[in-house]
Amino acid sequence: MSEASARSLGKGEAVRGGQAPGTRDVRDAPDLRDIWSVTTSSLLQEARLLVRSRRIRVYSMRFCPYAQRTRLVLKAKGIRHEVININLKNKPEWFFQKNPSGLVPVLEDSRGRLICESLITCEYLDEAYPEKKLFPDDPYERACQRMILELFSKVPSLVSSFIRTTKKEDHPGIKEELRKELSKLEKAMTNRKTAFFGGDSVSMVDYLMWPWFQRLEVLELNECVAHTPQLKLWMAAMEKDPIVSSDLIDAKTFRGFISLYLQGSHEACDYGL
Ligand SMILES: N[C@@H](CCC(=O)N[C@@H](CS)C(=O)NCC(=O)O)C(=O)O
Repeated sequence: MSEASARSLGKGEAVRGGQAPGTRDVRDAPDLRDIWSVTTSSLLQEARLLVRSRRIRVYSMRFCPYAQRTRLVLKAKGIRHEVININLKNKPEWFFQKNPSGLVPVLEDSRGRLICESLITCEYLDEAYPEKKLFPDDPYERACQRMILELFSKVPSLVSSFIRTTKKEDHPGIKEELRKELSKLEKAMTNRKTAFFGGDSVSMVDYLMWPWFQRLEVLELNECVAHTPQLKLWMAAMEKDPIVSSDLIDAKTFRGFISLYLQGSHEACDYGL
């Protein structure tokens, strides 16, 4: 589905070739001067087909939970795409033209248009590729998913603080706050009485929250779900989802990345390759 050249691009490096093998680019279109027998309308049709066949691209980083959201949604919806990893500790200058804030993920759609912010990229993908919707069509159900995302909203920054804080004595306080936030989700799950947050099958809200839950064990934060049995059941169900299980994180590699990332090493994003 995706063509991921895993090594990240850093300062002074450009995307090579662009298109993944097997797809055609508008630049490969036949030279008009050589074709005297084709009509304008068939050329236009060809151009349209070629434009549509361009692969959507995601600028990502292997260990970024926000970029993982976008990658999960691309995979779950079966959208052909290519992944370009960015070295976040040594960003190529051109990346700031893709996103002035310098953050991944960034989507470049088949018309070369740019979309930033993980939640917005996922919403865009769901609307632009409506064949397999991940957000429910029903407005109330969609509102419920957004309310759950609100309950989840402090979790990413708490996990990030836990990773970044060098003072071990601050860890219990962060864990306590995390437990408090997770118990809100436990309550929501208990009230819903379904296997997943949006119903009996995985939907958008589950994919949007999953990357942080996936990291709990590796970060030795699993104790924060010790008293949330419904969340634990949800996590076990998520692990069985074929899209989720195809995107696992190797604990040793992840810890190696974190250690280099915190040191500001240019090698962090390519750790383990
Ligand atoms: N709100 C953004 C957050 C994205 C984000 O924080 N990405 C991090 C990597 S996990 C990043 O690009 N960091 C680069 C930097 O801080 O320079 C989103 O949802 O997409």
